[in-house]
Amino acid sequence: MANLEDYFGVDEFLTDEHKLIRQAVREWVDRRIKPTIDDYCQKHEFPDFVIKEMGELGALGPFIPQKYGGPGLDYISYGLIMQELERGDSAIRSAASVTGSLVMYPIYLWGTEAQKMKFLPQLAKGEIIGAYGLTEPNHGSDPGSMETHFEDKGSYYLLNGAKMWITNAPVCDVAVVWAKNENGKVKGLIVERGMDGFTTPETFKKWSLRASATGELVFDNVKVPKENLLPDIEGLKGPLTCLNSARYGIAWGAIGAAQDCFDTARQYTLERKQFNKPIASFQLQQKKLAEMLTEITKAQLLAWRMGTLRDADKVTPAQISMVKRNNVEMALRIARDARQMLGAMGIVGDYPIMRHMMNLESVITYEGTHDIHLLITGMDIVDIPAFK
Ligand code: TGC
Ligand code: FAD
Repeated sequence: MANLEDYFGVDEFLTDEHKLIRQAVREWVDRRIKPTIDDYCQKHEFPDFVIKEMGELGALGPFIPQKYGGPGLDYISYGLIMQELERGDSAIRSAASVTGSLVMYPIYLWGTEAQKMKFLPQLAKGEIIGAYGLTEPNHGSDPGSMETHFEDKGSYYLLNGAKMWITNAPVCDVAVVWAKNENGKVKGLIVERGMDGFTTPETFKKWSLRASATGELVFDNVKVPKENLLPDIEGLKGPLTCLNSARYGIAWGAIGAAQDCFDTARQYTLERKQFNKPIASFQLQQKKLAEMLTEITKAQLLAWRMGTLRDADKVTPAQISMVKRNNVEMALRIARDARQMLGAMGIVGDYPIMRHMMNLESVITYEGTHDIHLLITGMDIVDIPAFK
């Protein structure tokens, strides 16, 4: 029987360490996430126990060096971890993506030594939770037009504005917030819970990522100490560099969600009988399964190659955009097809498919929408930006 997990033998290019890491995260997801995640989604509740446990697994900032409390792994390992987390639920991968790529990564790249020592080890262990504020109520795809701003008041910065649709906001202890200074330059600030004027209202009534805590970051005359500014970065390339890392992780994560839908649909069609035969014996079901496996395999090859380029420090942001866009759309299509293959059973929480499908509607929108990534590829082809 063919290896349906790895149809083109990508495992041959992985080290023993990569495979051990993947196995450890998969076992944790099977034990801790799969049995409970449907309940959390139905209740629209974030399973906050995951943060500490992901810290113990080394899933929070896997690429952060040991000196700062991370495990110091390569980017293929990071990708495999994201894949396994999203096999459980996109919300779990989201919590890890935000912590590693969007909160720890900018502090690691552009923070002072004191900021790194203060925040990174605690974030890596899951002792504190991070959020990343770029999107605003009036500026999503166009973050360069952000209105959140701060003024230098001598002994502190005075921050005003609001960020919206922020993963982990309601539960965060710290937030990396992108805001403009008096000269209109984008800078990164570390805002801490407890600072006067900083609130994080939760966003309810989501039909997607229901096990993720999403909310706003509101700054009403927040006095941010000067030592909380990220000194070594200015301009939109700061937040966009973090997004490269998170988009990379999502491109891998989507494969996990797709594989979970594929496995579920295959098993169901082998067991479910209609017209006295397993429904897997009908050509139309096989066509769907065959197309799913083809698309998952293509996505795996793209992700693996993107990973080797990332580890060699050669991957371009446009290449990452292409893989994020391709792999998330692939996963969403597979989830939609898989849901139909289960008939009525496809809509209930006894199976993970509808949950993945709804989650992926967010994943195809956040970290740059599907169309924005298409335009990034378009710009790479003709060297003319079509965003504005
Ligand atoms: P543009 O003029 O093209 O660029 C401004 C400056 O940024 C540089 N740059 C990049 N640097 C690093 N990486 C990238 N990917 C970069 N793209 C551009 C560029 O070189 C320039 O630098 P400089 O030195 O010349 O100033 O910018 P633009 O205003 O035209 O916008 C371009 C566009 C639309 C591609 C970009 O803004 C974009 O990607 N929009 C999408 C926004 C987005 O992805 N938001 C995500 C928010 S975070 C989130 O969703 C978290 S969800 C997490 C979870 O729960 O998992
Ligand atoms: P808009 O930018 O208003 O776009 C609406 C539509 O217009 C889209 O289809 C888009 O493709 C299209 N469009 C926009 N501009 C163009 C153009 N130039 N050409 C063609 N079409 C265009 N943000 C954070 O900062 N931190 C987070 O942690 C975070 N977490 C999120 C969690 C969830 C569950 C969700 C749903 C979102 C999250 N986001 C976060 C926000 C996310 O990044 C934005 O939703 C996304 O970037 C799109 O912005 P928008 O929703 O304002 O849509």
